Amino acid sequence: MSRLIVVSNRVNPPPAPDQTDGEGSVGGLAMALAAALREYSGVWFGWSGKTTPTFTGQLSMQRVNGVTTATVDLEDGDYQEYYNGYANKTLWPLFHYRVDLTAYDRSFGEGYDRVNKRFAETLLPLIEPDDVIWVHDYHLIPMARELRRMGVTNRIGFFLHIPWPAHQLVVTLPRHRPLVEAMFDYDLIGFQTEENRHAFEGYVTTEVGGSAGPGQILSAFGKTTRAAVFPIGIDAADFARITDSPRARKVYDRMLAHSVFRKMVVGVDRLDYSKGLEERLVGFERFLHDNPDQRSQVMLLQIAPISRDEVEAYQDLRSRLDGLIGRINGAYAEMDFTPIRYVNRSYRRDELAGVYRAARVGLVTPLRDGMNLVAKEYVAAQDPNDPGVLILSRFAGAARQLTEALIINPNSPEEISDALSRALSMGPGERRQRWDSLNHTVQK
Ligand code: ADQ
Repeated sequence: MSRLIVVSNRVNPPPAPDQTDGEGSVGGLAMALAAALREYSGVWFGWSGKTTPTFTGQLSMQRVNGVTTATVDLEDGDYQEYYNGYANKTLWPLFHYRVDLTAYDRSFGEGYDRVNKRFAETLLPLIEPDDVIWVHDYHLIPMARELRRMGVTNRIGFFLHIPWPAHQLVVTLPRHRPLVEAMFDYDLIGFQTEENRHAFEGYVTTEVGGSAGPGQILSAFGKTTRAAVFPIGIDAADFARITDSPRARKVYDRMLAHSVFRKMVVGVDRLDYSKGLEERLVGFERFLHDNPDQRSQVMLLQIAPISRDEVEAYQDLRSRLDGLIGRINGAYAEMDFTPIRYVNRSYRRDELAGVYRAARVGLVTPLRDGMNLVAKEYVAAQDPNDPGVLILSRFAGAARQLTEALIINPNSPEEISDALSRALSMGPGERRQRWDSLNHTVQK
C-alpha cells in the first residue's frame, strides 16, 4: 500500500479526544486531518511553529499518537512575509471577499514562493516512489510546482479549505496567473463546494483561455488537472461518543446550572473577521431590543479564542468586539445577569461537546467560510430526543449541505433576530425533524 504524505502549514498531531487543545491546534484543518491520519501510515510534514534567525532546513521527526510528523523551523523573515504576510494578509482576506483588508506587497509574494521552495527541498528526501502526497490549503499552493521542478512524479493532490473566490477578486492579485498555473501541477484539486469549483473553472476558462472537459478535467497552461468537490466532514460518531463522556456531561451540567433557567445560544469561532462575530452580536442586540419579553429568558455564550494576533486586522477586530459586547451588556444587563458571556480561550473537545449540547441554539454566522465545522459539531453533539436548533449563514460552505438549519443572511440583523425568535420558540417536533435530517447529513 502506498504511503500518504500530508503537507500543511502547521502540523498538529492527532489529539486524543480528552487532550487539552493547545493554542496551535484550534482550527478546522487540524481536527479534520487528525481523523484521516489515524487511518493511513505515512508522514505529516510542515512548519514546526518555531522560527530561527536563518533557515537551516533541519527536519525534526517525531511519532505522536500513531502518526509520524516531520517539521521544520521557519526563518524569522519568512514567517513575516510568508505566514503573517502572503498567507494571512493577502490570500486569507482576499479569498474571504475582504479586498479592503488585502495587502498586495510584492515582498509577501516573494516570501511565499521562497518558503514553498524551501518546504519542497526539505520534504524531498522523505518521498518514496509510491507515496501519495496530499497538500493542504492556501499557504502551500505552489508546493507541487516546486516538487515537480525537482523531478517528483508522484501523485500529488491539493485541498483548499477556504473559499475559491469569484474571478473579479482573483485578478486583483498582481501575480494571479502564476498562482493558478501552480494549481495545474496537482493531479487532483479538491474544493469544499460546487460554487468554489465553479469559480475556479470560470477563472480558467475566461481568464487564461483554458477548457473544461468531461470528468471534471481542466486544461490550461499546456497541462491538465482534475478539479472536484469534497466537502469536509467531522468524525461525527466520535464526536457523538465524546458528548457522552463524563467530562462532557460535567460541563453540560455546569452550563445548565449557570444559565439560571435561561435558554443558551452558543457561538464558537476563532476570533476572525470572516466569522461574522460583529454581525452576530448586532443581530443578538436587535433580538433583545425587539423582544423585551424574551430578555430574561435567553443568554449568549460566545467562545472566541484569539487567532493571528500579530496581524493588525485581528487586533482591531478584537477591540471592536470588546466595545460592542460592553455596549450590549451595559444596555441589557441586570444586577445579577449579563446577556453575553464572552470567552477568549480554547477548550478541550469533550468540554466543547458539553457546551454545544447544553445550548438550545447554535449560532453560526460567517460572512464567508470554506465549510465551518462548528456547525457540524453542534449537530453531532445534540440530544436526539431534545435537540437544539442550528442557525447557519448562507455564506458558509456547510449551508449547501445542512439545508434543514435556519439559513440566514448574516448581514441582516433582522434575519438573525427573527431566526433567534423562531429557534427559541420552536417546538420539540420540528426541532427533532430538522435535527434528524441534519444529523443524517453530518453522520454521512
Ligand atoms: P476554521 O476557520 O478554523 O477552519 P472551522 O471549520 O469552524 O473554522 O473549524 C474550527 C475548529 O476549531 C472546530 O473544530 C472547533 O471545534 C475548533 N475550535 C473553535 N474554537 C475553539 C475553542 N475555543 N476551543 C477548542 N476548539 C475550538 C478552516 C476553514 C473552514 C473549514 C475548515 C476545515 O476556514 O471553513 O471548515 O478549515 O476545512
